[in-house]
Amino acid sequence: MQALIVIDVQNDFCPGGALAVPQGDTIVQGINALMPDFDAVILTQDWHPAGHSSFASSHEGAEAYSVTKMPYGDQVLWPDHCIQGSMGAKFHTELHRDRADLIMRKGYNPAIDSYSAFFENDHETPTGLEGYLRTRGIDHLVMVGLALDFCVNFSAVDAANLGFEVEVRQALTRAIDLDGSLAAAVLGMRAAGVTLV
Ligand code: VGL
Ligand code: ZN
Repeated sequence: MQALIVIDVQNDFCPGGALAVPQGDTIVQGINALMPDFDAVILTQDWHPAGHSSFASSHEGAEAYSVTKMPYGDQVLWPDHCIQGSMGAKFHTELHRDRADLIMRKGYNPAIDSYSAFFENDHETPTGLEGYLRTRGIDHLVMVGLALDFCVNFSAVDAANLGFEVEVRQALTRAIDLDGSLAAAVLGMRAAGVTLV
């Protein structure tokens, strides 16, 4: 059984959004076109409370895109984005959200960011997605969405480490590319056994 996992195709990650990924909106039609080919379609939605600890604005004097130490490790500090219920947190208007079996929200814990759809950034607090997929008999995942070097990367590596067969369709992703994050992500995904197509 195969699932399409669509990562964070939300307004704030598209041009004009708070954490815009260059050309983030150009992948939407291609993702829509893929959906009918899968046994399950799952959308993830970055979903932060106001004042989230991953926001630079929550850290006195910190600049957006700087890195800070959190109890669970290094954390990039982002512009405020994907605040629960905001326009920026909504899916891109053209994304076929009605085809989704499951919408998996993440990043709702005020103290821990969650790039991955499987674990929060402490790498141990589960989101529940693994159990959902396993109980549905899904073993093969195709991942697309935003951003390739953050949420797609962390989701793909976690899924591969959990034993899923994982393929990332690179043409249906776009990257932020912060200080070499894209090259590091590609190496990390390959090392974890993710197939990059
Ligand atoms: C993401 C940074 C912060 C992503 C989410 O979806 O890649 N990146 N929150
Ligand atoms: Zn976020």
